[in-house]
Amino acid sequence: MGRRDLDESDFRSRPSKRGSRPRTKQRPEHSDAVTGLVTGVDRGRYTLLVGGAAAGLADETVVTAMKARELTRTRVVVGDRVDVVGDTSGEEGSLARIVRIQERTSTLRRTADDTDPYERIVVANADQLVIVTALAQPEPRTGMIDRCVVAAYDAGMSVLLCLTKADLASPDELRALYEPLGVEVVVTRRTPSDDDAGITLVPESVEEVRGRLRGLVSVLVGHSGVGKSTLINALVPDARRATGVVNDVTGRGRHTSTSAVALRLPVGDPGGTDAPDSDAGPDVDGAPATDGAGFDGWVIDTPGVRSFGLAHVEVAHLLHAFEDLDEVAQDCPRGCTHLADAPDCALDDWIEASPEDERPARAARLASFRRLLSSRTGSDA
Ligand SMILES: Nc1nc2c(ncn2[C@@H]2O[C@H](COP(=O)(O)OP(=O)(O)OP(=O)(O)O)[C@@H](O)[C@H]2O)c(=O)[nH]1
Ligand SMILES: [Mg+2]
Repeated sequence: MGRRDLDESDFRSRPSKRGSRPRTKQRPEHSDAVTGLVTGVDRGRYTLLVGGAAAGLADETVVTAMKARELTRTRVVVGDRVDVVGDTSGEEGSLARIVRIQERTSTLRRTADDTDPYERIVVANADQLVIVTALAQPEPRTGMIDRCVVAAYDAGMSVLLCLTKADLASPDELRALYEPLGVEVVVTRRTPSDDDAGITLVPESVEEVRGRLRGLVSVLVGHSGVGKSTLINALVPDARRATGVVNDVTGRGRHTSTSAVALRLPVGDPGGTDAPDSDAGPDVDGAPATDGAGFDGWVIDTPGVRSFGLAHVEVAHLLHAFEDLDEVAQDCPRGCTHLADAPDCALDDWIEASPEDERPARAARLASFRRLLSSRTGSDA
């Protein structure tokens, strides 16, 4: 909404020592707070989207905010819905104050590595984790993919594996590896044209990705240089995310993107060729990310990571993501690790007792689950 009068609570300073009463009594209830969506974080400054169709308001404002003192120790991340007070005019130089974080529907976490249990929250409230993996430059690493799958399942998010740079190598092998897990796979590639202004992705491949993102809040993760920002730029024409080249010798990216940013996903052109057309796409009824203005979902670009530590993940959580195995594992001995060397693991009996025609599929699924399970403790990222 537009500018509103500020009241004294917006500028309340620290109570003076002399007349100090308990601070909690003085603190305003912030009943005048409005809801904002955190779309970017940069060195203590938060970019928020306030109002708009999602909040039932006509106007939508981009607001810069900082955290109120009482949130000093609380992490606010991209995707968070927050209560904000103060100057929410969005005018240049204005600064609002975040006073509360609303309950999160999901929290994607990672640890720096498995021995360092310091948790980082990557994003909040995302529905889907898009694991972006280049088929070459840099070389794909299944350890990294497995770890991301585990992190997503742990957070209660669905998974999409996006294999990029199919112009350089075939996706077949990786596709076969992830099929038994029920992981959906999409493949993108660049067009052969040489253009100094940057590469162009094959439009059909981009539209296939868009189709899987529709109506959802999706977060792209992966090593540096796999093409996350390139894909975001293809999906969101005015995103203007910087992209970087991959080092020819090491095959590593340059960590071009340095902070996470959430962008609205245009519905796209069903023809699959060009920029979004405002009301062309179908609306998803009731989906929170649909605002009826030519957007249908959110995509979040994140900085490339070297690894995806899983020190925070519990085995039980991982097992919950595999309903069939979870049920069978109820019969395991107490403290069973469910790993291949676990004595009397009920999952092995389940394979043994399978009907002949189901055995290969079950065995593949169990092998995949165990691979994920050991990736939790392994160090191959
Ligand atoms: N050949 C080929 N190159 C691609 C493709 N997609 C992206 N690239 C190139 O890969 C390089 C890295 O792309 P970025 O989009 O910056 O990668 P990123 O994942 O955002 O990297 P960080 O921000 O560092 O995490 C750029 O030189 C892109 O042009 C593709 O499909 N094929
Ligand atoms: Mg990037």
